[in-house]
Amino acid sequence: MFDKILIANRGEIAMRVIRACKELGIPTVAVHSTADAEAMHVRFADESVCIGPAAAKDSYLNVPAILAACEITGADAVHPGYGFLSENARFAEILNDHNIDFIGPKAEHIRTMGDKIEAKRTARRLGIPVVPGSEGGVSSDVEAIRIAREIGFPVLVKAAAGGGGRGMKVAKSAEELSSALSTARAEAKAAFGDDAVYLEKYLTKPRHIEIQVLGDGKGNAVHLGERDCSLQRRHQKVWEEGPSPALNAGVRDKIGETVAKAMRELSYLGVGTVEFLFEDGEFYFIEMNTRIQVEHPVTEMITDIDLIFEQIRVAAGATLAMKQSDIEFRGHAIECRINAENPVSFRPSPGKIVHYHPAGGLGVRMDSAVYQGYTIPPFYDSLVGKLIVHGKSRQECLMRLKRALDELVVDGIDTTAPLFRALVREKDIIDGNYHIHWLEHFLAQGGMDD
Ligand code: MV4
Repeated sequence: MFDKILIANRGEIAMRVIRACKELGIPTVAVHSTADAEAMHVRFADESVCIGPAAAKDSYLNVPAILAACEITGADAVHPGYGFLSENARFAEILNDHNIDFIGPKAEHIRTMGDKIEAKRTARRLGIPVVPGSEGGVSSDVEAIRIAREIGFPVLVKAAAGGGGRGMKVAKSAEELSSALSTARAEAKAAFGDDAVYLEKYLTKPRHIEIQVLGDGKGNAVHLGERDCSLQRRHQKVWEEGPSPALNAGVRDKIGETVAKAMRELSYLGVGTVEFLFEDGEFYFIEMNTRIQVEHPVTEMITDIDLIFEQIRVAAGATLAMKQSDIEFRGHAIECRINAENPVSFRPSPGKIVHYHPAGGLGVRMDSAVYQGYTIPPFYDSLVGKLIVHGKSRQECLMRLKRALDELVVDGIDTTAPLFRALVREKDIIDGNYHIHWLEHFLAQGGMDD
């Protein structure tokens, strides 16, 4: 096992990793920017090192400073959390070159999945169902139009280096496709320095369902069920739940087993998420995330498996502690992302929390890194905390969520809590009847204006 883990992150995920390390008996090192000297992760870690100024590029993304912090403290492993350096294959390699373990997948797998064309090619080869479209990149308008006619319009042009919704263009006809291709190429070149694009059939009202996986890098891997992340605004997830209201056990086991088998074949190491669009009863692979995700607690609550604990164990070379048949799914969980944002305009609302009362009680978990009197700095993402609720059934979960939202107090700044108080009262949400565009329609129709 590791002697000391450095956490190259901040906020609630840094706290989450510290908690797992404490249970494993591993000392921790927090790193922080000058703006985060008063942050909770700095107080809860055994040691801390300031690695630079407020701007993330000078601190949480500053690889030489993080390496120096490992050297100074004797940390022999780095947990990257999510965001920042978590999907940077080069960072994983540099750490390994310095005899420091990266708590995450093999650099090779991070790199493959980072290129969306390579990721899709890999998924197809492994028998995972993919969205119909070009086999690889498209090199000419003529080729693109031929493929589009085969799969049928509308089609979507996506950037190989994109992901998370950046660099996508819809085309409803051959005429629109030519301009979509050149715009997408130009935007991809400017944003990522790579103008490779590919083509997919455009799915109009899918759900976004992702499968959690865990592997030991030695050919053992399991799936831990799905999360439905369809409720999002501008590619920012707002509410995630598991199991998906759209699936039954048969469908879940089939896609889960397909994904787990693929991960065994890859000898995938660590945690990961295989993302699908789900429409008319069919799954279509879109991307794979090679990191722990914000919404991982949903899976922890329904499987009773500590994903960070397992992530650290397998990174240290342990064999997977479980077989697929050991995994049981129990009840339902919903996560609400409480952001420091105005609940109507979604404008960031950093500042001082003058009064704080997290929700509690049976089935209620609040993962956050704020405290009363803490000032949320304006430099990073606006997550205040995640309210995660578990119940025996979806109905019990919703009942507890409504109660927990009434208990939660975050005064001094605006938060998105009022959005969730409205959502738990909406018929479509209560019925589990929503898709990836539902929330944007709800907001556009003034769902939050009354
Ligand atoms: C799509 C799609 C429809 N058809 N692909 C957006 C983010 C990126 N991960 C993939 N995305 C989409 N890909 C095809 N072939 C619609 C989206 C999409 C979306 C996907 C998941 C969650 C929210 C979304 C919001 C808008 C568009």
